[in-house]
Amino acid sequence: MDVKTRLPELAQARYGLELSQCSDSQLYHCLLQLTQELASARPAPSGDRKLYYFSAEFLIGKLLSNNLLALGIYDEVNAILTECGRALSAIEDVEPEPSLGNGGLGRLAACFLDSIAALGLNGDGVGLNYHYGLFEQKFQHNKQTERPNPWIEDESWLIPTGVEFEVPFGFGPVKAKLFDIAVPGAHTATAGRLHLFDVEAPAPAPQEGIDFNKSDLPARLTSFLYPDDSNEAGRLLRVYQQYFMVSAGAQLVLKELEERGCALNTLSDHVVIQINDTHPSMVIPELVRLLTGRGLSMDEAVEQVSKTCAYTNHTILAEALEKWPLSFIEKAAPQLTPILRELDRRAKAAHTDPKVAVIQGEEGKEIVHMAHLDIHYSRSVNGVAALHTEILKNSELKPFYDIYPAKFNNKTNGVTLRRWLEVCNPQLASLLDECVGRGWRRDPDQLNKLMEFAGDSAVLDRMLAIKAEKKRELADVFAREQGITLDPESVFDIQVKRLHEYKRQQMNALYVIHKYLEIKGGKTPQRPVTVLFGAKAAPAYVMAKHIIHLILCLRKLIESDPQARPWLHVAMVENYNVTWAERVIPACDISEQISLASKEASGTGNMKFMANGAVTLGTLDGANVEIAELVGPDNIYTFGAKSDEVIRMYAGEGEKKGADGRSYLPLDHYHRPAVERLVDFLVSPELLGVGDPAALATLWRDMKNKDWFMAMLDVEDYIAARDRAIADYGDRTAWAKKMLVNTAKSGYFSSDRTIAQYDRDIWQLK
Ligand code: 26W
Repeated sequence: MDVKTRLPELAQARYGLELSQCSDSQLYHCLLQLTQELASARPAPSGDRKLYYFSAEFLIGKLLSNNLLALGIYDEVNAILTECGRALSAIEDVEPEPSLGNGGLGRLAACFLDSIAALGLNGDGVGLNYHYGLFEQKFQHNKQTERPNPWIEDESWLIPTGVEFEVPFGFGPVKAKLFDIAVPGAHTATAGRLHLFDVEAPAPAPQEGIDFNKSDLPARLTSFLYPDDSNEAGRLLRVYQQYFMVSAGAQLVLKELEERGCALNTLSDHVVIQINDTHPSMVIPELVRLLTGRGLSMDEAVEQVSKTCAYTNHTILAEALEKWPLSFIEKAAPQLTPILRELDRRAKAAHTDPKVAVIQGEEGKEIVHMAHLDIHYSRSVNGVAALHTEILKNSELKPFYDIYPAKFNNKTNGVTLRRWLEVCNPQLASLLDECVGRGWRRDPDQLNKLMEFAGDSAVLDRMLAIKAEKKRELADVFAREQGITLDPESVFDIQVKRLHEYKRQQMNALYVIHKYLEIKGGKTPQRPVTVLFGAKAAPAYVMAKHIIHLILCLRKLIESDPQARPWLHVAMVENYNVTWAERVIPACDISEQISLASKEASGTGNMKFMANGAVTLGTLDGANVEIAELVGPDNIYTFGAKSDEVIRMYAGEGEKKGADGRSYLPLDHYHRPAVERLVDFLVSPELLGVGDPAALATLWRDMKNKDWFMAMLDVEDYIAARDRAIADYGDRTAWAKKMLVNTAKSGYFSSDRTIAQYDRDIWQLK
């Protein structure tokens, strides 16, 4: 198909207009149709084995630019639009962003689909079609409020397939309808698919906020991602959602297996199911149920399923390791109970250690450990960064590692440089083309060749000029869309990620307080700094919401202070999402990756920032460790306690022990004068004057007395490291060199590399 003729043809056929007469919305819809035509004409990759990537989240972001790039028509379309005096970026503004994920885990799944397609691997995603996504965030009175994000329009990327399955819930059968999103592969002529299941009659958006009747089933099954699970009805709904996804998904797997003419007892020869965290874990008993129902013996079914499934762990946070009351599963899908009991019986017969049981607790109060189920009945268990996998093996999952050492492996995360460099930073991408040739687009390791330019002042100046341009672009959208003025001449110091206490946005806020107090005390900073945040808090996570409130109050206080305003700016992106990430990340000077060591499994934002020439300020946690190894100590700022020290403190090792079992005593840290001033500022008259006193006081008490993620432990070291980074920023040539090294070393963090490793070690698709 020739784009030059087809695009005007579509404009004529749809609207009776020339391209140049079309509105942005009309152009968007022409391009949507064109892209869909090209993508759906592509065949699936060949291969006898097929991967199904099961995930409750696929944070795919807007698709137009990415799909144009993958189809190889990005430049051509851009040229046609420029000829008509139009810009692709304006047209893409029309596209609604699907919010089918929380953060890293969902975005990783999206990067993986992109790389699976680009490598021409035979693999599809399986998930749910949430109509109102996660939620849309609004700030009101310096607090987060939530509302639905209805992203599905009459014309969208969703392709109805006509495929339907019946999911047998305890209350009766529900029809699951399959919609597909095509995933064209860059550098190939094939396309994969994202399979999203939906109910037949989805419920409309709630009238106000995101509250709704959790027992309105099946209509509410696909309303929201992770509905508020602070109460029992919400938690039960999640079990219903998960079973809906995996039962329909398992039926799809078996249908395609049969269509390929393969016998059920050869499932594991032809299929791999990657279980993305524990949310899809019920696929294990569901497949056993379906296979035994179709004639396999229990032994055969268990063997096939165990050889088909592989499990990825994304967290060591206890509260995120799913454990469901057996009674929930009994209610949602009673037919799974006998299978789960049998799987538990087999595990207990083989391994007497009660810590590795699938079902724990006394009768009537039994709990199913989803991760335990995954580990016993999968052929691979992987962590998502080197440090994380070591922690899984040596502490969190040690009893399992002792049983199954060969199952454990590491797959350090990666990100697709197509979205996170080529599309979001075309200026930097073309500088890279000039320096190292275009080969890095297929083989990201070639970015290493950029190291040869570390002493080339012309290249370093170009890096700085591009960064300055991206900062101006960001300031422009901020002004346009959020009515906030940013000073592009200031240092852009950025922390964007889910809001969670372990990620320690509150420690970043303590730094802001430190700077503010310094300025008020007459000490002028080295240069103006903009501290930019972007984060959504889970709707029921009270402390996370209080931290957002603190940040917004600090902004208000500082903006209205003429003494502080020239030097310090605090801003928070409203409704941070993939679209914002694509604007914010290329504009960053200092990338904040400050989680409490051992708690961030990997991080993937850190990789995107690095590729775009930001310098990391971080703890030795997750993939920061690997970033630090690659760039060397001159090109990263690390600080804070190491993961083994932190793990020992949680285990209560050391001289003193607190009531909560840790050998970290918050008050000891609080009473250091430099720390106490900062923490007490939360309840200072200045801040109480702009904020909600109850929220600020709750946060203050929590930080002072609990500080579960030890912000007060690292804060002084953090302040010192951050001030050092901001001082170093002044030597522009030295800083540009750091930027260059970061970009040059980022090829390792391409998800193409990660996926090639999954394929080599786990999937063996080719
Ligand atoms: C309660 C269920 C639950 C718990 C946690 C649902 C969802 C989550 C998170 C949103 C999971 C998540 O995003 N984990 C992140 O996964 C990334 C990809 O591997 C890692 O880079 C991050 O470190 C990890 O936090």
